Amino acid sequence: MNTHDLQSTAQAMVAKGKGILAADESFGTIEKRFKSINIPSTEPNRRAYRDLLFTTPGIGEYISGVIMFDETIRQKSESGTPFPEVLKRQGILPGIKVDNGAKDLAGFPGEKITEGLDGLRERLAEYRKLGATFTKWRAVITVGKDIPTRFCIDANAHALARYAALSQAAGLVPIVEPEVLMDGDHTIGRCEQVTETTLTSVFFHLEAHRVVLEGMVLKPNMVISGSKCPTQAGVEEVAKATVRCLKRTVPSAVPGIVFLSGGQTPQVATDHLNAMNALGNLPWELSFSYGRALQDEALKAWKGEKANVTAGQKAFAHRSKCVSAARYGKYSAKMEMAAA
Ligand code: 5MM
Repeated sequence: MNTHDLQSTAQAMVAKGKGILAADESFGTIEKRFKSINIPSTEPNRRAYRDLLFTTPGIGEYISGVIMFDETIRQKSESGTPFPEVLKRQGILPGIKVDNGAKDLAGFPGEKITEGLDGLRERLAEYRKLGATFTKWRAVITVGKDIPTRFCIDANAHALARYAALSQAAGLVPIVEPEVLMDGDHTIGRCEQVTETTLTSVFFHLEAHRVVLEGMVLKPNMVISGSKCPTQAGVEEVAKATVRCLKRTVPSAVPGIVFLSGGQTPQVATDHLNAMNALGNLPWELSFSYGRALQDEALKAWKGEKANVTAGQKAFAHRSKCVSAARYGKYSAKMEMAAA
């Protein structure tokens, strides 16, 4: 493991004004996304859609890295260039999701455990050969009556740490993603409490596994109200609660934190990041690694038709520019109007 290389890759992933595109939807998830625009999830459609995103002109100004799915890292652009190479030419780091998904945690109804550690060492070596420079593993924590249990949190944190250590040993920067879901009617206070417990456990296990904190990136949820909570916290409250929670749990040795959007609309996810960066005095870079919040508008503009590729790329570039401005606390409603 070359710690220096890991560190410089991690820093490049959270470079000023840039963030990460999560385009690692597995087969089930991309099918759901395509259903929303009434197109089937076929290999040519998935390839065409990722091609649209990755070849968006000038997108490297706002996007530092892209997380791909196993199928995607092996696919080629319309021009015949492999996707990892297409990204490199845009100045973007190619990344890969390496978990095998969240499955039911036996004995713990309603809770999940992420699988994929068996054979991971070998898969990491292959992904590196295919051009990956970083990896991602997502753990899912569900909030509900009597859950999450301590056991579920610790089991997922342990798996995240095992993955992160293996990834660094393979020379790949791990994105560690413990997601406390926003599904449910819980309050923002409950989300903060669960997120704090989860992150404390994650960093305990990362350190126990000797993961180099300077050579990793954290991808957490924001601290927000459950999507069905009757009282929804405002932007300022979300920003303050999220930063407070992160300052209590994330060592400053970690170079950057890249949020998932978790079902927030593109504008709300942009607003929240903006408000956090506007607070200032942060020990890490606060950035984004959105899936839906970066892609939703592009997907709707594209509709699966070749004639709409430019419109899709325009929508993706617009959202990326807005979220990039939110990295400096400089996003405003005016930017949305300019696009309209
Ligand atoms: C893009 O979605 C990712 C993969 O999900 P599945 O393995 O379930 O198909 C997901 O891990 C994503 O990277 C994060 O949740 C961030 O995406 P959102 O949409 O929450 O910003």
